[in-house]
Amino acid sequence: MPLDIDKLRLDFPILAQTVNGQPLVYLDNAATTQKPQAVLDALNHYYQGQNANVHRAAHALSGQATQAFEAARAKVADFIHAPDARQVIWTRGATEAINLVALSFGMQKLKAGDEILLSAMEHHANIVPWQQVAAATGAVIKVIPLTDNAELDMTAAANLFSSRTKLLAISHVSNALGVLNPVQTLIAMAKAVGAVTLIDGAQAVGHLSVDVQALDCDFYVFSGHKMFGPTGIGVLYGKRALLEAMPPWQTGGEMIKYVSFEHTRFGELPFKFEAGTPNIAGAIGLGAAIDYLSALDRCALAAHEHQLMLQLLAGLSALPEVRIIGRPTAGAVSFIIDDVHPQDVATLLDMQGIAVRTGHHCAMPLMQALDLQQGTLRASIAFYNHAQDIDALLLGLKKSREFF
Ligand code: 7TS
Repeated sequence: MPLDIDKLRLDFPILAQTVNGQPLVYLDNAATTQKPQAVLDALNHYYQGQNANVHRAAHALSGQATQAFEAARAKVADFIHAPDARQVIWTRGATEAINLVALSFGMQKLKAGDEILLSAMEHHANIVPWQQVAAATGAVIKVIPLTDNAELDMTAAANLFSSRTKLLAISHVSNALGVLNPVQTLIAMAKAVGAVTLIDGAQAVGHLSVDVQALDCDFYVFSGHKMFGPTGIGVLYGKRALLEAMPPWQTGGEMIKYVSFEHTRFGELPFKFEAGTPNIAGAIGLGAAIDYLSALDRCALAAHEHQLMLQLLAGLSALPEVRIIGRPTAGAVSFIIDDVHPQDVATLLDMQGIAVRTGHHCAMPLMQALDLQQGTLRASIAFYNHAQDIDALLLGLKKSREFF
């Protein structure tokens, strides 16, 4: 059954609006995705009919809220094929999940001379927390460089792994280049030297089916808002033994079993890592996003996105002044236009109702490695984009070029 994109677009009310007098062309999905009506309804339903705190009170609403909140955790576990919902820790997003691992695992386990292996295309969220760990522990950061095609240099990577490597932290899909990284191979290399692995799946979950057991990674992190869920909710998945061995990173209510002034006993997984009132609505909204996605044919969505990527890459390649950065395959395409500042182009596109992102995409070291001082323009797609969006962008770029 071919996808009926026009029909699917009706599920996303925001897409129907005009911006600057033009139909909205939303191509900034790597920054955040739009939310289907089902997610908006779930948020509304919770606040209108179930709002109560979870895991505490002996009343009906609290019971319902707790049930919905924990059901959402189970949906996430299914969605990423985690063996047990207790291995799904709620966080504010990918950034907080990486910080959790950096503080609770990195700060505790790493020592002077240990090596943390990152890549040249990481988002700042997967760089700065490790720098903090390195500064505090004396661990050393090593960086997998890029090939001339702006892909990970796997030969260099193989040479960087050693018995000193204690942690590999790497993005599944690059937010700035739209490159799908060979994480399976890198995880196997890390395992061969006994290193722990963290995969930053922020840009993957909205596009690919993720199976944390097949990947066999130790940690996997992502944000709900990049997969059609609300902002302020994200996930840390971890292997049970590692999570069990890690100390809490924040303390207070919700995460304890027993407190006296002399002694506190912490709760079990996952609560040990969830101090304070959580983002209940966010979790329920993310659960609704998963229900929504699961009811669609994800293979057909991926095929449609692939078509859009081909259309975009072919269209950009046909514009002589445009240079595509690297070899994008998933979600996002970064490009520059000769002699024109990306921000100027983006402003002209915005006047035509077209939303793209410009700049360093929170990946300054990547821009330095590629010698792109002004950053790039980035168009990033989701399954609700249609061919007309790509046509509009390409036409918008031609018009911008005439302007400069
Ligand atoms: N990791 C990657 C690969 C990302 O793309 C992002 C956000 C993050 C981590 C952080 O996610 P957060 O939800 O905790 O902020 N990336 C982008 C982007 O490309 N444009 O805006 C945010």
